[in-house]
Amino acid sequence: MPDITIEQLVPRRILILDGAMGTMIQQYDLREEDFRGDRFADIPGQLKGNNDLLCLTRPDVVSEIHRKYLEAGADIIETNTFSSTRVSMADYHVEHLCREINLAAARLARALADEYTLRTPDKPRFVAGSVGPTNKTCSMSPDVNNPACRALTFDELAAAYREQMEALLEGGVDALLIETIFDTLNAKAALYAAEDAMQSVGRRVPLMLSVTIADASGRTLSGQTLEAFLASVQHAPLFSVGLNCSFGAAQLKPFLKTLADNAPYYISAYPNAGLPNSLGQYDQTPEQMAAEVKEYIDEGLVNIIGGCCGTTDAYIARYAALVDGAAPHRPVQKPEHLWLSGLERLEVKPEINFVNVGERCNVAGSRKFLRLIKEKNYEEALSIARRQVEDGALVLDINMDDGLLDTQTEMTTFLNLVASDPDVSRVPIMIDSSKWEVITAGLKCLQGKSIVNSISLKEGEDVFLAHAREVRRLGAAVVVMAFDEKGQADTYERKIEVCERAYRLLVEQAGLNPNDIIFDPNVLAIATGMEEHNNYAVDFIRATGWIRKHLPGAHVSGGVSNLSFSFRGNNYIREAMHAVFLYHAIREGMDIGIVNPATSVLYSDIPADVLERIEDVVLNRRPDAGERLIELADRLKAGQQEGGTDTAQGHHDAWRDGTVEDRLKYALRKGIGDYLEEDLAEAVRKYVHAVAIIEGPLMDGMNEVGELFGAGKMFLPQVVKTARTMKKAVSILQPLIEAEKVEGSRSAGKVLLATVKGDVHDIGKNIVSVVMACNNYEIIDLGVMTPADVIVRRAVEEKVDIVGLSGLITPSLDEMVHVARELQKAGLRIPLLIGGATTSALHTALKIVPVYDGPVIHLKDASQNAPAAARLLNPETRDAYVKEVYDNYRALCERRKKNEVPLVSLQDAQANKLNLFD
Ligand code: THG
Repeated sequence: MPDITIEQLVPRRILILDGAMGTMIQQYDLREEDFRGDRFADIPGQLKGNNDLLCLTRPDVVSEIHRKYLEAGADIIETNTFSSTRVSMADYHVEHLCREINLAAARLARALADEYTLRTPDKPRFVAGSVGPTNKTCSMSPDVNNPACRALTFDELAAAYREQMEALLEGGVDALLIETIFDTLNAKAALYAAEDAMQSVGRRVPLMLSVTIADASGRTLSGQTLEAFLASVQHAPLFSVGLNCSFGAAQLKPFLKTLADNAPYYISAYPNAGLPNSLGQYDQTPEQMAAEVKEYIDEGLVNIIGGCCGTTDAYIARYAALVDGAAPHRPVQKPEHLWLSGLERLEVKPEINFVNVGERCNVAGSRKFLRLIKEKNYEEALSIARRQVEDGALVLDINMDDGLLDTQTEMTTFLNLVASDPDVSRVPIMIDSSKWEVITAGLKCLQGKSIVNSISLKEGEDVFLAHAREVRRLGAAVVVMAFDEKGQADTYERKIEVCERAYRLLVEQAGLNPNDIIFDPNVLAIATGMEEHNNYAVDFIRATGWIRKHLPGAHVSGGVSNLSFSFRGNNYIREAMHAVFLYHAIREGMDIGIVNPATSVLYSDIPADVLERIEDVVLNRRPDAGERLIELADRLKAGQQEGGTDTAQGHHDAWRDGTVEDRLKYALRKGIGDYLEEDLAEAVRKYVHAVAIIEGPLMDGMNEVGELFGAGKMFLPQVVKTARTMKKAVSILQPLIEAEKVEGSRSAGKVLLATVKGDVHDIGKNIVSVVMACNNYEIIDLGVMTPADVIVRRAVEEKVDIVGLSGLITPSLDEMVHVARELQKAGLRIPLLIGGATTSALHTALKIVPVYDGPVIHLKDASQNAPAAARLLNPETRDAYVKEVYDNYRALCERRKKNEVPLVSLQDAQANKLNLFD
């Protein structure tokens, strides 16, 4: 190993990371036998494509690739272990080999790096252990019908990562590079596992993170902005963060700049060789890429630079001249404020003054929320959350503590649902429970940086510190209640004594960032008639001032509605009390509060006589203050409006005024299901045929979504939400469509639909499925990640008339060619429909048509499928239609030959560049 560490070297010069492993492996044209070797002859299924397995079966190839990169000048080479976790290897039935692959991969790379370090001691070489995102996500549902469903839990993923990382560390890597991050919860599981792995192996290495941006919105696939991502991983002792894959260097630059401006770490970047063309290839030349990368260097954005999809040693060889003598990026200062995040970041800066945490998603604090959860009416429960965000809540408190509920399950279900609604999950979450298991279960559902509510010294220092350390490892801020072994702190002296003690323990022993500590000095009910309660608000306010002055960085919060429990039933007085309390507490530095965000009472609007009586109570200015307020409350009560604030009552949305088409389109675009019943009923009267509504305004809405997504104005979780709304609309119309069908009408044909292996996207396919079903086709939907053999088998078994393949990501193009070959081998000649964001007529014509003798039809959008199928299945139109399409293909190929068709099309530029399998 080199004498000098990466940490010592990186401030001195820009380091070169190697290029893609996948692109290099492709050049060897390896066959199934190469991947399999003798040893794995009996493993079922295909092993070709399992690049990591080559560490065992063709180590010579892997070594040679490392050598080429070292020759090209790489300071850091990555192990060939991107997919070497149990989670990903299960696809190939070789999950039992993970440890062995990682060990072998690390040793291979180590040996070569050491060889080159010996040769050029002034240029030491390092090994980064490559840790990919796996092929599953912890924060999104694989099932459109059940947004709370998860294919993988945090604990399962962390265990898989730990196994991989232990082997990498034992094999001698110099750093762990958690890369191609598309879901921050997956990355948090990796960071959690890295800590365990480094502990158990007894060796610490720098941790490097690299995010991939999913689309033009500049967010991750799971919907976070880069700023939100940084807040989520802020707890880990990171060495570097960066971007990889996503786009070419030029398109990545603005996002890299955001990262460099916000991340207090070294910055890495390893873009693709440009954007993929319509054949899914990356065809920028090394010169072109180097010119773009040079801008990163000239602008001081990077410390580590390499290449992703499409790059080879020829690209990396260009870098040495670029970095020679160039100034490395200087990391920005660590943030001085509390950072929280949902899909977006919330910076609790002094200018913000006050963060209101919505209190209504609390089974103990809202009768309505409790009822909805008991009835398992999650959709409406979620709308309480949405309403609070609309009312301006910057954070949402969620509490499921009720004796009759399975608290932990309810918390997990609800948080998973929250994650599925981007209008809600935009904001950070405060997990409110008195049960520790519920809090940790909750944290493992959230990709953002959340707040734990709460921990305290109630059970002594050991438990307190253990909880605090776990909060830190899971990356959350924490509310600390002013409670200790003696009980609740109810006087000024007790409050500050407990908070000071807790602060010292948290900062000095548990290693918490002081900005992540939020004290709650207990808001207790006043004007209860008990004299000893009269000074509670004053004690809270004074303690707030003391904490802000003496415990630097720490925040102060409280459950404001507790204050007015004795005025239940008189909302006006309650809200006025809260306004007065907050006015005084905020002046002393209270900067967070759990409140009803819908409150409309402002301190300045309270009439003078009412204000005086309320301030008498809150500030404990006279012994009879409580009685005088009760008397006033009784007087006011008669005229006051009563009722909860959980409903949308009285709330008017302007979009409801549009035409029925506009309303349907708006509802789809925003993913609002609440008015579908009434709007569709109106549309049915107007359109007569239910199918016409789907093919008209609903499809228009979906197309608009597609355009917004392409332009980066929507991000994936929003699109998923609209797809659910579409589904709901269709299910409302379904009975009508059934009824409209001619009695005993025959099926128009049997269609098998599948998203191909390696691809998890199914929104487009689901729409095709709906539209075709509406046109009387019988649909067999095999879902996502469907292997070729399954498609062939089912097509034969079910005797289908048509097979439709869908794919969104670039590698799906190759997979579709593979499926077509398998269909051909099986003797099938039925029509094959091709669709999805990265597919194109050109790719279909050049790559799929030649391997399949049945008709292969590329379709641009979901609406084209039913008419195409009709023409294909009618013997009278079929031949003419296929000829028309193939004539088009031929013309396209001719023009391509003459270079009249550019390979990089706008569609490609918009399409999802996520390549999970490089
Ligand atoms: N500190 C911390 N967390 C907390 C509290 C705190 N979490 C819970 C609670 N206290 C804050 N949340 C609420 C929520 C609702 C009400 C009070 C506090 C409330 N609800 C109405 C009532 O009970 O009258 C219910 C009305 C209805 O059913 O709609 O007042 O102090 N860290």
